[in-house]
Amino acid sequence: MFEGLKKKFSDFVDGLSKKEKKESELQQQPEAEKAEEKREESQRIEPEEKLQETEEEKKPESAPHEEKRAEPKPEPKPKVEKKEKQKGPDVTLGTKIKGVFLGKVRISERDADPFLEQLRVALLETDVNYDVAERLTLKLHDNLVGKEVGTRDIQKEVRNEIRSSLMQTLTKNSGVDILQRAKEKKQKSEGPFKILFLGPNGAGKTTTIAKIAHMLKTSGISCVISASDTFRAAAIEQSAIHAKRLGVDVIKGTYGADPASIAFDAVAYAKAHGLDAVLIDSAGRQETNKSLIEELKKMVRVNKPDLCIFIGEGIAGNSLLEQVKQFDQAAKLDGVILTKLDVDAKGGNTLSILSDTTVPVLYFGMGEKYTDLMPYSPQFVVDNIVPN
Ligand SMILES: Nc1nc2c(ncn2[C@@H]2O[C@H](COP(=O)(O)OP(=O)(O)OP(=O)(O)O)[C@@H](O)[C@H]2O)c(=O)[nH]1
Ligand SMILES: [Mg+2]
Repeated sequence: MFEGLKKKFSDFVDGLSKKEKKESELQQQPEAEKAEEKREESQRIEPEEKLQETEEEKKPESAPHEEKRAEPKPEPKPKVEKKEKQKGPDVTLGTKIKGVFLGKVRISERDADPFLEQLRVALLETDVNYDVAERLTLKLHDNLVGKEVGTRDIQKEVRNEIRSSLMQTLTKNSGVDILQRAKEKKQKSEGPFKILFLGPNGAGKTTTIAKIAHMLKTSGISCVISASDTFRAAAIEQSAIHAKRLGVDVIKGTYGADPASIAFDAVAYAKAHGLDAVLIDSAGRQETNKSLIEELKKMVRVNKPDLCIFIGEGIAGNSLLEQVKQFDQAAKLDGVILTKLDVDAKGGNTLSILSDTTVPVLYFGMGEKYTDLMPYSPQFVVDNIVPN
């Protein structure tokens, strides 16, 4: 889960830390060179003339045949070359820096910017919307640049900074507790708790309704499913099969019938039978289809649901944010349930929704079983993306 984001953030932290390591090694390099110089110098105790003298001393005095050879004199050693290198301005500067920040690293703009740029690209690649990626990296820039951290703690510090920035985004929109709200309404005997589920085609609306029905039933909240997708072939039967398996009631109409009226009947049925909740299905629709969006508005007008919940695919990529915005405009959303996070969801669009809308994320769909519904937890998301 969130593997895409997790990998990108971990690459980012590792990259920054490796760079700091490399730079601190570079700062240490002049010292090492100095030591090497000293070592070489100590081996050069004898002046060159003396060395040559010694060579000559070694030569036997009577060796005319050798003299005749007239060997060329060895070139003088280029002694000064290394000393010049040692005196370069970089060495002095490096040593100074090392002295000042011994054991500490101040994250500079020069350090952070290339990595933040990489991070921005990484966020885009993991389905985070452009503006959101921009905001997140700017925030990290402000929090990281100028920060002084121990060289040993750099990974931890950067990690913590990213974690806290993510946490701020992930906790921005506070959500409703479906079960709690249903229980409250039941206690007040205010009639059935009505939830309308809406969203694009195939996102997992009907399956999620079944999961919610299971959750409510096991918590003592009785419910009826309104099979209000009268458009897609076999949609009514699909709701009926889930209802039968779960042991809950279902209200069906005929294909082509007005979905708002089926939901109306389901609410009347719940009232008549003292049921606590009505879960209203709807046909999948694209946010760009005006007439279907109008139909949705009618469902809301007629049935006045307590909650309108958008069901979206975690794997839908960047388009998910726009879908949430459009559906929110049509039917003021109370929450989002993201499905199929067990498949290959990169996870970035969760950040986008929370950052760019006021709609909270309520649950994650984690599979096809009725129990595969996980309450949204910002801590869980952060731990998955940037492990401690
Ligand atoms: N892996 C996985 N599959 C899911 C999840 N939720 C739903 N599905 C599957 O996604 C497919 C579509 O699910 P539906 O519940 O029919 O989706 P829908 O939004 O009602 O579809 P339409 O009514 O056609 O718009 C089914 O095969 C489900 O089993 C989930 O969290 N994980
Ligand atoms: Mg459906």
